[in-house]
Amino acid sequence: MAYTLPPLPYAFDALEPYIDTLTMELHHDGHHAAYVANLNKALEPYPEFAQKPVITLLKELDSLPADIRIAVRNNGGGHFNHSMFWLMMTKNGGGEPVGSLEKEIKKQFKDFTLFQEQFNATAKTVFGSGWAWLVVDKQGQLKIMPTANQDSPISQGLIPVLGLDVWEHAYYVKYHNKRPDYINAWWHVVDWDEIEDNYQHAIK
Ligand code: MN3
Repeated sequence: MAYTLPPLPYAFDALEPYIDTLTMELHHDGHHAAYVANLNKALEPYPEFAQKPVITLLKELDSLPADIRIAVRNNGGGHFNHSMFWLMMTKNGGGEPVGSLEKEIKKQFKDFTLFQEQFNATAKTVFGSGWAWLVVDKQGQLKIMPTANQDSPISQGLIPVLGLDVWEHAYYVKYHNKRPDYINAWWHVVDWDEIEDNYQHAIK
């Protein structure tokens, strides 16, 4: 088996009360596990591709055999996005950006509150299932953007720094149809040290 489900780096209840235990359990052991299983299944006839890191597959979607391209886009994207997402959150997270990202956010968005408003607006207006992202673009600039389904910014040549899963499976158990409440709660668990690490890697 080429791809494996990474263990959640904290207990299912670690992000309470902002993200509830049942959601974390279903999201990691159910949804993320299914993306991994479906990715492995799709790549079974193509061992030469199954050896590649998932990030490489997502960067080179067009080079994949046509019959597995959509499965890799959806399930490889799901695996990659969620693997990042768990690490972007932590118990006792929240607050504001640190280090060089703090400076760059101030430079490009004026202040953290304005950045947050823009990110929230993007997250709220994703129609159906998708993600809101802070990415570094090809010019090294920060950019807020949505993606649909499990599409990863990686496939557009962009490097994700911060991402928020706004699929209903990420919040419906606790927040029902109130996606904005979930978005507001999620800021309390963002691991800004991890996001700064992501930013450092992105601008290298
Ligand atoms: Mn999800």
